[in-house]
Order: sequence, then structure tokens, then C-alpha cells
Amino acid sequence: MHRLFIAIRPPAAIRARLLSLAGGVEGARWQDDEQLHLTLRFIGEVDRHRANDLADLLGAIRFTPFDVRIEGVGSFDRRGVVDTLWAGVQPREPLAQLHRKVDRACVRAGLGPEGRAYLPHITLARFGRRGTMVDGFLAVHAGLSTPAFRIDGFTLFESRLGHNGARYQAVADYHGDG
Ligand code: 3AM
Repeated sequence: MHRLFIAIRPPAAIRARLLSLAGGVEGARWQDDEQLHLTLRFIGEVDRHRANDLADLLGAIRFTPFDVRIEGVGSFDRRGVVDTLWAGVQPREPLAQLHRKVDRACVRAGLGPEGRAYLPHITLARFGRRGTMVDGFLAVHAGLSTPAFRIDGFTLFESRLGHNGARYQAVADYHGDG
């Protein structure tokens, strides 16, 4: 079985900016350079046969490249405890459109439809069960903003558990038109 997800790797300069935010939050496990990504769709465990079908369907997706930028920061909670810090991405609509195309490919490959609302983000840090206070971080970086960068493709990744959290390995790259 393979644990898969579909994501976009931001360019190195953007990743460097995001890495520079690390620090000063108790209990945070900051993502390293290789882990930074913008998820389009989480897939989960699939067998090789279904993964191959999905890879073919992803190859048929057409989209026009578009520009986005990092804007602001936020957090996700699980049962009232903060478990993720992230950087926001704007504008959201072209990413949501691409997400819908990827989601249709997943459904055609026999996977379940997306279960959650799609909020484009790049995870910066995760927390253990006890969570932490992130208000200071959110206030300091509320105005975070980067230059625009182009989204002209996406990648199918396999997630493997390593010593310092999940390691992500690119399985296949897909490119937009133009
Ligand atoms: O882009 P981020 O870091 O937010 O949290 C996991 C990560 O998202 C998410 O998939 C991305 C690559 O691992 N993920 C992991 N398990 C998940 C699940 N059961 C999940 N997303 C939804 N449902």
C-alpha cells in the first residue's frame, strides 16, 4: 500500500521565507525545507493498481498556470487544541478550481470524494497532543506576504513515516498548459 497525496512545491525563495518564520513557539515541530508543500488533495492508502489509475487520470488534467502569493498565517485545531500552524495562500479560487479537477480524478479512480472544505495552506509546524499557545505567532505574522509565484504544475507524493515526522517522496510530476 502507498500513502499518497497531491501537492505543489513552492519555489526555493518562498520556502526560505517560510523557513525563516520558525522558532519561538513552544512545542512546535517546524517543517523542514523538504516537507514544505501546498496540498491539493490528501488521498491516503491505496494499492498499486489504483495508484496507477490515479496517475493516468491526473495526467489528463488541463489547467492554465496562474500566480499566487503567501498571505498571512493561521492555525487548525483538533478537538479545541491547536495542532497545525500554516501560511495562507491567495488568491484561493484558482487553487480551488485545480483542487476540484484533482478531486474529480480521484473519484474516477475509485477513491472517495474529498471529505473537507478545501482551504489552501502551507503547513509550517505541527504540535503534539497538548497543543500550545499560538496567538503571539499569529499576531506577529498576520501581515506576512510574499511576491507572487507561478503554479504551473503539481506532484503526486508518497508519504512515509521517518525519524522526524513524515518524509515526502515525489512519485510523478504533472504540468499545466503553456
Ligand atoms: O498540507 P498539510 O500538511 O496540511 O496533514 C496532512 C498533510 O496536510 C494531510 O495530508 C497532507 C500530507 O500528509 N493529511 C494526513 N492525513 C489526512 C487525513 N486523514 C490528511 N488530510 C486529510 N485526511
